[in-house]
Amino acid sequence: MSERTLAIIKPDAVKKHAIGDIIARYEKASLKPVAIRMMQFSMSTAEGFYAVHKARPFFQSLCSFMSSGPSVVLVLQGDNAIKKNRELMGATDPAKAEPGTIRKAHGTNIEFNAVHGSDSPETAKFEIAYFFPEMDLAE
Ligand code: IDP
Ligand code: MG
Repeated sequence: MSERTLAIIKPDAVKKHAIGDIIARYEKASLKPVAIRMMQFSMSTAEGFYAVHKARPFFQSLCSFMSSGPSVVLVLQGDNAIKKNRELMGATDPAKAEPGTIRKAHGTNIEFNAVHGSDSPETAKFEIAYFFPEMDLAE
């Protein structure tokens, strides 16, 4: 089933000049970019995006990191895009990520882990609308 997911190339990966490599990995996996936006998050944009993690001890640090430099935000479309992108990304902690994954290749630690990907259809819907309110969410 073709579906859409939200991906973010985080500020650490942009600083490491990994935008091209990461987008090439999406395309090779048949995750087609259907929207792309490069932007630097404000603190409040990061806080709203990660509101679900508000109570976590790393929340403020995560939001500072996410607003520390430009990110690339993408909507990816393809068969099982949400799960496929999570597999392509690898585990949250790059040290635990499988070989061949984006986080294994470009992540530094559990916080500076190169990419974001939606984890369910509900979060994908929220996250796509958060950055691309003009997108038609109907399939
Ligand atoms: P995910 O990105 O793999 O879905 P989440 O648990 O949703 O992981 O956490 C969101 C983001 O918060 C992670 O990608 C990472 O940047 C950061 N993060 C998660 N756990 C920790 C932690 O234990 N310490 C610091 N940062 C963390
Ligand atoms: Mg998550």
